[in-house]
Amino acid sequence: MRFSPEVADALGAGRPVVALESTLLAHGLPRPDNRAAADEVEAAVRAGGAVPATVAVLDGVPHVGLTAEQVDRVCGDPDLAKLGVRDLPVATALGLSGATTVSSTALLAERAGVAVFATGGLGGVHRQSADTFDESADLVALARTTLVVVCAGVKSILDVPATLERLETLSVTVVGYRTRTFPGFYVADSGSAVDWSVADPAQAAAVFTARRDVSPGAVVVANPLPEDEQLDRDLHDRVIADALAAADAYGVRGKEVTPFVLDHLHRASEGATLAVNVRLVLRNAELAGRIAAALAGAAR
Ligand code: PSU
Ligand code: MN
Repeated sequence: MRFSPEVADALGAGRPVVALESTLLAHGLPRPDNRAAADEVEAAVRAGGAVPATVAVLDGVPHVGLTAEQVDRVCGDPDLAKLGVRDLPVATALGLSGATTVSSTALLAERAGVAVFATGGLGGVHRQSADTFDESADLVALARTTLVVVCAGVKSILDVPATLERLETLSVTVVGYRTRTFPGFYVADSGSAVDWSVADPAQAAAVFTARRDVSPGAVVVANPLPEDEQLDRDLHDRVIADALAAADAYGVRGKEVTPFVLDHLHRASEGATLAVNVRLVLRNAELAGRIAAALAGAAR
């Protein structure tokens, strides 16, 4: 594993660090917009008071914290692999490069000693999963990795109630950030409830500290978009139905499903889903920065 100098310094000094995944850049956002978004997300972590550590595997080496040239590579290479936990050993053994998902970023972040992680939306149980068995490896990974994940819920292309049931089975702690309704990624309210909420970054940090004492596993902090920043509801429902039908018609399977559907949404909504996706990632990154700062303060 290789650290950027800034991340290595911050970790050594006990200063707050936030891990960022690279699949959302390489496979979730279109080129070239993803490159600007990468910088904005890192800036949002800094605005929250922490050092950003974008994670990716380059030429077989897991990197925690990337240089500008390395971010160029992640955002510019159309053939970059998408690496979940099961793909990591192949990439490292064979010297390959790839972007890391929530599952593999969480694993690498935990190993690196980074306790807070920001993303857009978690992977989860896909609609039709009873036929396809398609459930993201993110869920099982979060049961095994001990860190805070800040997200806007799970991607609303998924079966949200089923995903929440699986998170319960897996004993992943889920708290809403200032809400008891589970956010719906592009929209503020998924229609499902959460049992608990935290009022500020210090409470989120306290829940995480307590979680560490109980058992391994993640604390998901679900941070909704404000209603006036969410995607128009009708547009949301229409384009998602359309994208899922297209994925089905083209026979898209496995790890291609999520990138295909997100890309379809960005086109079908003429960029509206893209703008909302970037906005929610930025909000999550800033909140993650604040939670990391609260954790570092409490440890002092
Ligand atoms: N959040 C976003 N955009 C994304 C993702 C998350 O706003 O593209 C990515 C994450 O990397 C997540 C992955 O781990 O989608 C889930 O993919 P799958 O459904 O194949 O497990
Ligand atoms: Mn899948």
